Amino acid sequence: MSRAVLSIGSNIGDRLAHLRSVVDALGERAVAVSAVYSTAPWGGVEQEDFLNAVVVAEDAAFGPRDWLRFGQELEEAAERVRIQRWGPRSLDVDVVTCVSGEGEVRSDDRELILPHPRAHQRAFVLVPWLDVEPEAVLTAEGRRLGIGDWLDELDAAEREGVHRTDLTLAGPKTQGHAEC
Ligand code: PH2
Ligand code: MG
Ligand code: MG
Repeated sequence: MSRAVLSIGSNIGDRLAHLRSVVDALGERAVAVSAVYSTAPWGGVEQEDFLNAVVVAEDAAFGPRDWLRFGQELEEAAERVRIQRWGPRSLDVDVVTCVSGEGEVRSDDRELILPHPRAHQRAFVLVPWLDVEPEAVLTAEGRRLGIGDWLDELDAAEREGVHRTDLTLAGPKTQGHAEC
């Protein structure tokens, strides 16, 4: 059994559809889904704004590597091409933290570092994560802080680049009147 916090983002193509593909693939395993945020690009590459969200997911049969593979398969399905580090992408699924039967998973594996080594620097992860797990704590740089405290440590400009939208990932896919 494991529970993962997934950060999802898109800034190419139908951004909302790309994010929804993750929630749809999770189905019942999505235990909490944040609001959708419009976010200024982080990391210094000039590019379009992203849509970002955070999903908490549980799967009785999954370990940490299964979440990584799950995300990679969805990235491939969104025809992701990796042009540039921290550059534009149709879909990015990052495993931020993972809790298994033995507690919080720590991994130094090059392919899957857990907790995610840069989550605490990214308002586009912390703000949506606060929506779904306000009590979450995150260890980074040898310090264990609540995610709201990590957010407070960021420059105001980082937080101000993250805007909540009215878009939703969970629930009905079409807005307006249902056809009967
Ligand atoms: N992802 C990146 C690089 N920069 N910036 C924002 N706002 N949102 C992202 O998801 C993002 C980014 C590479 O993973
Ligand atoms: Mg990423
Ligand atoms: Mg990634």
